[in-house]
Order: sequence, then C-alpha cells, then structure tokens
Amino acid sequence: MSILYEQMAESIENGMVSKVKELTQKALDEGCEPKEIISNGLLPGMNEVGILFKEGELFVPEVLVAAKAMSAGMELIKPLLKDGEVQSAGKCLFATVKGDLHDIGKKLVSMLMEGAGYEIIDLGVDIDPESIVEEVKKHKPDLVGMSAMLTTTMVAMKDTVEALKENGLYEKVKVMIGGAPVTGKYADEIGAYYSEDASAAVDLANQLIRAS
Ligand code: B12
Repeated sequence: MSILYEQMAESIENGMVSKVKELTQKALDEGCEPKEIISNGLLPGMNEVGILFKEGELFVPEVLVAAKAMSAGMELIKPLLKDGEVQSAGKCLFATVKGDLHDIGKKLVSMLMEGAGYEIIDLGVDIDPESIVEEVKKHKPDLVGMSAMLTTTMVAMKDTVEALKENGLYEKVKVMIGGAPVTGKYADEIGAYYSEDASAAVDLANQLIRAS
C-alpha cells in the first residue's frame, strides 16, 4: 500500500491531476481509510511541494498545478469524511485588503496551508475591515491572514487590526500579514505577524497555533 501512497505523493509533486485522481480512487476501491489517504499520500506530497518551493526548486505555476492535483484527490475524499474525522490544524480566514486586487500570492499561501491541514476561508480581494470583522464573528477562525501588494493598500491592514480591536476580536485571533511591500517591521508596528513567503507562512501558522 505504501507504494500507492508514494506514487500519489510523487504525482502531486509532478502536478499530474488525473493521475492523483486515479490513484485516490484506487486507494478507496482497495478499502483504504479516507483519513489515511490524506495523511499518507496527499499531505506528504503537498508538504514536499512546499519544501521544494522554499528551496527554489519549484516555481509559482508548478505549485499551483500541484495544489490543483491535491484538490482533485481531496474532491473524491471529502464527501466520505464524517464530521470531525480529520482533525483540522486550525481555521484560517484570508483576505486581500481593501483597494487591492492582487491574489496570486494569497492563493499560494492558502493552498499550502490547506495542504498542511488548515481549514481555509478565503474572502477574496478588496475586502474592507468591516467585512473582515463580520466574517471573523461568523467563522471564529484561529488565524486571520491579510495580503497587500500595493504600498497604498498596506494601511488597510492597520485599519483592520484596529477594527478587530474595537470589536473585541483581536485577542481571539492571531493576525498574519504578507505581500511584497509588507515587512516584519510594519507587522510589529500594527500588532501582526509577518512571513515573507508561502512556506514560511505555514511554519508561522504552526507556531502561532502551538503558542495559542
Ligand atoms: C500579477 C500582478 C498584477 C495583476 C494581479 C492579478 C492577480 N489576480 O493577483 C493585475 C494585472 C490585476 C495587477 C494590477 C495592478 N498592479 Co500589480 N502586479 C502584479 C505582479 C506582476 C505580480 C504579483 C504576484 O502575483 N507575484 C507572485 C506572488 C506569488 O508573490 P506575492 O504576491 O508577493 O506573494 C508571496 C509573498 O508576498 C507572501 N504573501 C502574499 N500574501 C500573503 C499573505 C499572508 C498572510 C502571508 C503570511 C504571506 C503572503 O507569500 C506569497 C507566496 O510566496 C507585481 C510585480 C511583482 N513582481 O511583484 C505587480 C505589482 C504588485 N503591481 C503593481 C501595481 C502598481 C498595480 C496596479 C496599480 C497597476 C495599474 N496601474 O493599474 C494595479 C492595481 C490593481 C489593484 N487595485 O490591486 C506594483 C505595486 C507597486 C507598489 N509598491 O505599490 C507592482 C509591484 C508592479 C510594479 N513594479 O510596479 N497587478
């Protein structure tokens, strides 16, 4: 069976969407537990992709295809999972901030986080602080991830942190920020945590969850 899982992980790394689907179906037909398929085949594949991306061996388009391949497998498994069967690493709400339409980096971060077992709620782009507050009230995430690619929209991250504070939500979540113009210094100033790329974001999220 481990060979099947190895093939599954390898096919994710190589972005082979239909192969991952086929191998996942094969594993299900052979009676493998959905949870086992995720932890022994799909997640190790996506984890490896995260490592290769960090090391500069893989680039953005390849990561996106790998994530698509993993999702193809997940699609088959999701309907079979009973509530609570797979323990989520944590819940993370993502948004690109008000005025900003860039979402490639944010998608990459959320895909790698999903690959690491996080439950992701992506609000999309151009999301104002009030909407983020409302969605935090609704979904009660562990983490809030904000992305900005324009120097002019970075300020919306500060506004959102302020809005979370005003609504008594800041103590209940950890705020992660990122995007090309964002720095660790800016994150410190506004009371958020920073990571510069997608795989560092997964490490940061894991640290924040462990510390909470
Ligand atoms: C693609 C792109 C676009 C696309 C966006 C498509 C999309 N769906 O995202 C389009 C064409 C729409 C666009 C529009 C504009 N763009 Co543009 N765009 C880019 C470009 C070329 C690439 C950005 C990108 O996707 N990079 C790849 C991803 C993977 O990297 P990333 O986003 O940095 O994300 C990584 C990290 O930052 C981090 N990260 C990102 N988000 C988060 C969030 C969290 C929580 C964490 C932890 C980490 C994290 O992890 C990611 C993965 O490693 C950049 C130039 C560049 N080289 O960066 C310009 C750039 C960002 N754009 C720029 C500009 C000026 C604009 C426009 C104003 C252009 C115009 N005059 O109309 C508009 C603004 C539209 C708007 N209101 O947002 C400028 C910004 C300058 C500035 N400092 O303010 C740049 C830098 C180009 C330039 N050199 O002038 N753009």
